[in-house]
Amino acid sequence: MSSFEPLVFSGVQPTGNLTLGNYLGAIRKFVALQDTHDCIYCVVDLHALTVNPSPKELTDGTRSIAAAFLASGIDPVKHIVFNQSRVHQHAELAWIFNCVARMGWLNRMTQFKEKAGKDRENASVGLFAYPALMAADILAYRATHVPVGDDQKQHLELTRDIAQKFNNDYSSDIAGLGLGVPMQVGDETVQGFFPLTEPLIEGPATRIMSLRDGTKKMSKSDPSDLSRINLTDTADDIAKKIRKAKTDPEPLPGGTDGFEGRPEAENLVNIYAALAETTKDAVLGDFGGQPFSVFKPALAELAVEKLSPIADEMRRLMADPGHIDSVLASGAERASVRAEKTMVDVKRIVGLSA
Ligand code: AQP
Repeated sequence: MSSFEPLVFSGVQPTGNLTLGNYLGAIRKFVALQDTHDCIYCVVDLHALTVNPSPKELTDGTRSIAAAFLASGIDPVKHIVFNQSRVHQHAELAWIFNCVARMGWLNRMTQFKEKAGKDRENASVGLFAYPALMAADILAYRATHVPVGDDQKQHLELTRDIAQKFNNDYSSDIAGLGLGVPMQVGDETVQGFFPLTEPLIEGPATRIMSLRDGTKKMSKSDPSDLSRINLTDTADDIAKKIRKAKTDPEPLPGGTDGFEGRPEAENLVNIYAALAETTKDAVLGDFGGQPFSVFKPALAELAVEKLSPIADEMRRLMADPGHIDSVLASGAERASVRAEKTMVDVKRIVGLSA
C-alpha cells in the first residue's frame, strides 16, 4: 500500500488515426476514471517523433488526438489535457531516467524489437529510449495508476523498475532532504520519492486484434486501413471493414471454448462484447450457431451507433483548431506547475542545482 495521493496519468501518441483498439483499450477507460480520480491525459507528441512524422502530420495528429479525448467525454477543466512537448519537464526527467535505466532493461522491450524490425542499427536512439521518456511522463506527476492496453504492460513494468532503482540509489539523499513518502514494497514499509505505479489493464478490450489477422494487434500505424476501424470512419467505412473482416466458414460457437483456433471469430465477438459492455458468453448466448452473414451486420450497426457520435463531435472540434490549441495550452500550464514541483525535488535529490 502506498501513501502517495491517487493520481491517474495516461498518454496516446499522435501517430495516425485513432483506432477502435485505442478507444476501447484506453480512452474509454480514461473517461470512466474521471468520476473517481484526479486525471492527467497527455498527447505524447515527443514519442511520435520516434517514427519520423512530417511536421504537418505531427501538428494535425496532435490536434486530432486532443479532439478525440474531448469528443469521447474527457473534461479538460476538471482534469488536465495537454500535449507533452509543451511541458519541458518530461524531457528533462527523461534524461535523468536515461541515466537510471540499464541498457539490458531497454534491450528486452518487445515493442522496440517489433518497431525496429531487422535493421536495429538503423533505429533511432529515441525509439530505443522511448520507455524512459514514458516513465518520465508518468513519474513527473508521481502518478499512481496508468490505464493502458495490454501492449503497454512491459513499459509499465520498466517504469516501476526505474522508480525503484531511483528510490534505492538515492535513498539516503531522499531521507536526508525529508522527501520520502512511506510505501509498501513486499512485506516492508520503505520511504521512496517515486511511487511504484500500477497499470490498469482489465476488461474485455485490453487487446483488440486486427480485422485482417486475429493474431496481430489492431494498430493505427498498420499499413492496411482494412485492418482497423478508425474513430473517424464513416458508417459506410465501418460496415465495409466489418464485412471484409477475415473470418472462417463455421458459424459462431455456442460457448467461448469453441474459439480454439478461431482468433478472428473471437476478436469480432470480443469487439461486440466490449462495445455493448457485456461478456463474450452473453454475445454467444444471442449469436451462437449463427453465421457471420448475420453477426457481421449486427456488429456493424452496434459499432456505428457507438462511434458515430464521437466522430461527429471530433469533426466539429477539428473545424476549430484554435480552440483545441487553447485547451492544450491551458492544460499544459497547469501540468507544468505540478511537473516543475517534482523536478525541483529531483534536482535536489540528485545534486543538480535547482
Ligand atoms: N489493439 C489495441 N487494443 C487495446 N488497446 C490498445 N492500445 C493500442 N492498441 C490497442 C492502447 O491505446 C493506448 C494508446 O496507444 P499509443 O498511441 O500510445 O501506442 P500503441 O500502444 O503503440 O498503439 P498503436 O495504435 O499500436 O499505435 P502505433 O501503431 O503508433 O504503435 C495505449 O494504452 C495502448 O495500450
